[in-house]
Amino acid sequence: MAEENEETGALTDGFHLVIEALKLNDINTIYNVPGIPITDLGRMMQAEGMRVLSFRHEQNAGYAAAIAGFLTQKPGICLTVSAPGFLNGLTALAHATTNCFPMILISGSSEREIVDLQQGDYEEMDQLAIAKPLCKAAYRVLHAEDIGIGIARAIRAAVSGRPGGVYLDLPAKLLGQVMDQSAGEQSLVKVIDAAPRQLPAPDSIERALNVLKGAERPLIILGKGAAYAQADNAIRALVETSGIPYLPMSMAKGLLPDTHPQSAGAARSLVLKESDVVMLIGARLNWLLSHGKGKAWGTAPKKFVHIDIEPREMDSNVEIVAPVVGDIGSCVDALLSGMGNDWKVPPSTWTGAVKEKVDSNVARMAPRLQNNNGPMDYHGALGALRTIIKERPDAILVNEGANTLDFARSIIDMYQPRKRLDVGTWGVMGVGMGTAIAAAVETGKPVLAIEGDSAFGFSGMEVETICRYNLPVCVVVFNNGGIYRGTDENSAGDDVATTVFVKDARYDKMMEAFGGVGFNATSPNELSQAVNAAMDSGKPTLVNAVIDAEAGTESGRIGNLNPQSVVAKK
Ligand code: ADP
Ligand code: TZD
Ligand code: MG
Repeated sequence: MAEENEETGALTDGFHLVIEALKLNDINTIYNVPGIPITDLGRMMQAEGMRVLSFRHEQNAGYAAAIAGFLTQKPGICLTVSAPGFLNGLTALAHATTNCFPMILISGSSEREIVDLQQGDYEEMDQLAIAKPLCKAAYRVLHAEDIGIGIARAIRAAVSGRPGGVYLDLPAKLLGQVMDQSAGEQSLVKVIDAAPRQLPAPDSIERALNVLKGAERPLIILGKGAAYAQADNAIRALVETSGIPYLPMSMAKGLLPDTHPQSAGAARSLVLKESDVVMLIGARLNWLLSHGKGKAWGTAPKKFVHIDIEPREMDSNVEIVAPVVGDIGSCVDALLSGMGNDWKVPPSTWTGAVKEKVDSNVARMAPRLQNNNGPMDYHGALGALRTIIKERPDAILVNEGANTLDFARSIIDMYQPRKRLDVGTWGVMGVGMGTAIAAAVETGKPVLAIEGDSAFGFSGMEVETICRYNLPVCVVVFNNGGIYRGTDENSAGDDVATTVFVKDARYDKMMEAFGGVGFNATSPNELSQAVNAAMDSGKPTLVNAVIDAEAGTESGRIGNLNPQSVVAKK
């Protein structure tokens, strides 16, 4: 594509160098919203055979890039315009960093000379400075000959060690900069071994095995880092050889099937309280695990073994008696070979008690999942969807909301790794459509997105994107008419309560507006029929699932985190 120039021979420019640098590193999918100065970059990427998916809002393109990183171990790329587009993408970049997903936000930017003197350029903003505290690394490229190095640094920073978000600032001027084509080609860098294995120290493995050997009531907790690591067979072998019950965190569900005899998913309270040794694999002791202490963890003294690639994660909340620092694949392999053939499984008093609790909780739940009430409650509706995932275990489940999230997480069994994608560490509403789109694009598998009506609203316009690319995505909106419940009342004035939406809304018509299929489902049977039809056809579908406005509770399962006013409760 380079222009001919009589004196210097072939030329290239910033646009083409960016494209070639990405392609050289096997990055072929871009999630973007066009505009000055990156419209042509997107066009040229498409012309050069890259897949460029345009969204209606950068935040959703960003969430798509973030989850693409989680699914593929390659940085997902979000491409935006300057200032407002950049800021719209930044929430997703921070989300990716918080969740340890590799992602690169590439934003065009205005003229450095004008921005730095604050002279009011078009979409002026010092984007590099703003991005820095919100991501793992931030770089700006000023010269075309540095594009290769800039992109190589961004890739390496995103995927090596603990993965995270990287910001790459590309000023408008850079894209138009011209240089000699062969010098340009030579300036490109193919990143070798972008995420090198990090072997654990042998003595850390020995220490961990000794702690595990001394356990009477051991527990393994698998986090989304374990799902990210793609060491599925080794992790399964470790769990099965050790004989230790395991608890999957939300996005680690399916790493081993939730129906596995060692799964303690349905006995969470029991195993957190009663265990004496806990081995964390790619899971942090943050709020989602009550920081490893307090009521949820009971009074029995506990020892923690912690496997993570990030050394500073050790002792972050409680003392870790056996830190194992390295990549999960290598650490799990080393533990397995250290266990040898004479490994003693935990006492059956412990594994039996866990199994008994799991079985009784599962049995107690079962009849509630079979009700065919209309309007639906969460159990009836999710019971129907649970069966669909059981019959279609390779479908990807996307999930957000409050009650819609918490009930779906506990009710729907997952059978394969990396099939459950949700709100992550921050519990962000709005990840739904970007996540569903990237899941379909990156894997080619059918996607079922189970969305609270509030959660869906944050990214609902992307149903047009789903229709435009004709993606096999079935969105089910759990329509209870509000946030947590649709029944709140305002005790003063005419406005409706702060948590309440328009009654009897028909979200299915949004999908129909763009040529997709809409259904209105008022019972679990109708829901089941509609979703099965969608999954069979692969057509973009939205099912408006009418949920009893009274069925939910405040903040789902985390109502305890709400501060309480002691002064007045109206
Ligand atoms: P969850 O929310 O599921 O408990 P977290 O996001 O809290 O999971 O924890 C994921 C952890 O996994 C992070 O501490 C991260 O450093 C770690 N991690 C990610 N990838 C790897 C890997 N390949 N090897 C080791 N640790 C990893
Ligand atoms: N904004 C963002 C970006 N993330 C958030 N988590 C919230 C606001 C607060 N929030 C929750 O934590 S859950 C939720 C909000 C607004 C919506 C819950 O309502 P829903 O689900 O309709 O999605 P249910 O089934 O009605 O509980
Ligand atoms: Mg709702």
